[in-house]
Amino acid sequence: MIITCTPNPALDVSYHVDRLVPGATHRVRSVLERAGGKGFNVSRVLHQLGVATLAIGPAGGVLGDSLRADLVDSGLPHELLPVGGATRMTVAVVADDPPDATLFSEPGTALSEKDWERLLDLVARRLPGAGALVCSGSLPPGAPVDAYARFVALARGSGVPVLVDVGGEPLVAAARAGADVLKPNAEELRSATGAEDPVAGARQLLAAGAGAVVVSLGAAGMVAVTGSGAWRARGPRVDGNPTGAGDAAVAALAGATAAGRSWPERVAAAVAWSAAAVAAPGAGAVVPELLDTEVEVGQL
Ligand code: TA6
Repeated sequence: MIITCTPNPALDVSYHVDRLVPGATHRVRSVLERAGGKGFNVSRVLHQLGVATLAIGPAGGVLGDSLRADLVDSGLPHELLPVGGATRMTVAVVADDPPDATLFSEPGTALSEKDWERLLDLVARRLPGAGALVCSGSLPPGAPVDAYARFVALARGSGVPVLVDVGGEPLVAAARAGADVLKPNAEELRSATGAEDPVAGARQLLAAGAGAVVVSLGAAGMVAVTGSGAWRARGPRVDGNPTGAGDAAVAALAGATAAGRSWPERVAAAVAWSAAAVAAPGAGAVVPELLDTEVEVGQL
């Protein structure tokens, strides 16, 4: 069972248009609404592929109700913590020509100290026997910098490997708490460490206490740096909707970590699942036929 915790979930709304033109009025061809936020997307991908998962996060307000309804409809195992604030919305404008997606992400609603305690408690109760814990996505406004570090300490205390996908200071705090795997993108890593080179930035987080760092580099693939080596993985170019590609990579890393796979295997799976997500119409899904996409892995 892989548990995901998303402290700042969102109702994801995707608008499909022919072409995105700044300043123009767009006629929307189709609208897709899904329970989103990074950890929810990780759970969605795992659930699609038959991997046992439980998605945990706070929900409040009208959009919190829509989030809950979508989770029930899709059959995704979940536990939502009712909170007083309102769940946010993110809007992705998905264009065909050129194929791309533009994301508008609201800040979200603040959680009280009591909410954080209840969220930690909810996760703590589900941790025993879990294969991995994934903490994923931006933190809501006013969140303590060590918000994810607290979950890392909890998971380590239960002997459960923990993966964290976030940027900035919370990423550094998660490294200091000894997170097993961190998965920033290049910009999140730069904002956390100031390093331009992803391998140098990853090594800073290892020195701070992280077990491994996987940096997603968009079309250029991924770099994985651990105490025992560094690898670069790259797959074929796939056109489509990149929203949620990083979440599919985290799903692959969580599954492969829980299964004790080697690092070259883990990073190859992360690149392949990410490509399979780009080809899918919305975040939190993959095109299964692309999961075996050929990925080149080289030692650095
Ligand atoms: O990666 C895609 C996605 O998870 C969307 O589902 C959307 O809700 C957004 O990212 C949230 O990202 P954030 O970094 O703000 O938590």
